[in-house]
Amino acid sequence: MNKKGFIFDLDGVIVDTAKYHFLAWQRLAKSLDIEFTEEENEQLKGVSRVKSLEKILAWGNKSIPEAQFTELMAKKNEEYLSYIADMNSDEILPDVPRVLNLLKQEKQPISLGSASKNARTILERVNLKSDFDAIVDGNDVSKAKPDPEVFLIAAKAINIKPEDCIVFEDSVAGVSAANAANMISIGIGSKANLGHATYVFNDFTEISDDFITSLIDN
Ligand code: B16
Ligand code: MG
Repeated sequence: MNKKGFIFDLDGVIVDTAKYHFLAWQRLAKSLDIEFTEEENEQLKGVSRVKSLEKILAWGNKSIPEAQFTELMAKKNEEYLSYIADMNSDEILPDVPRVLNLLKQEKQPISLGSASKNARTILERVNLKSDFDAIVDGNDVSKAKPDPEVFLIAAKAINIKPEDCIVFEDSVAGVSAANAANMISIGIGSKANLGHATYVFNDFTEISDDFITSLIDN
């Protein structure tokens, strides 16, 4: 039986935690008198916590002392954690369980490749942790997407060569990271944003069982 490695990003692929990141960043930006819109939030998708705060400060033309930077990051995360504490499996995005179940039925190794340091907590909240053979997140990497590091570690963790891996990603940087890792990239979102992916679907409801089976067989 053919074995491929299936690597899932978390935010925007399995769950929509972007809305919680947005609320927490927005409050932080407000406290600094920086305007922060949903369009700007789009640009933070797949971007690490440190890099996100750096971007927000740059947009607001603000520079702050290192101690305040650290304090703000902690505050943002505290607020974000308060939102995800209330999450449950109702927040899993449509048809993600169908695809995960098919992959398990086909005995395909499944890995997580997320920039979030809270990935394990979120997977626990939505009751999906045991569906993953390996979890690689923001705590395991030193280089952020678009660097391929997170996906290369995720592939190694399930013992599959990078060229035999398929990555599901919703962010521009994440698709670039998957491409740089020499993996098949499946963009979840709009073609306008993710045109550099090998395939693009609006969401998992558009991904058929036959398509998944063809990825396994080819
Ligand atoms: P945390 P992903 C990313 O998750 C989010 O898209 C991004 O908005 C967030 O800043 C980053 O995780 C870090 O998250 O603050 O929880 O460590 O899309 O890579 O699963
Ligand atoms: Mg994402």
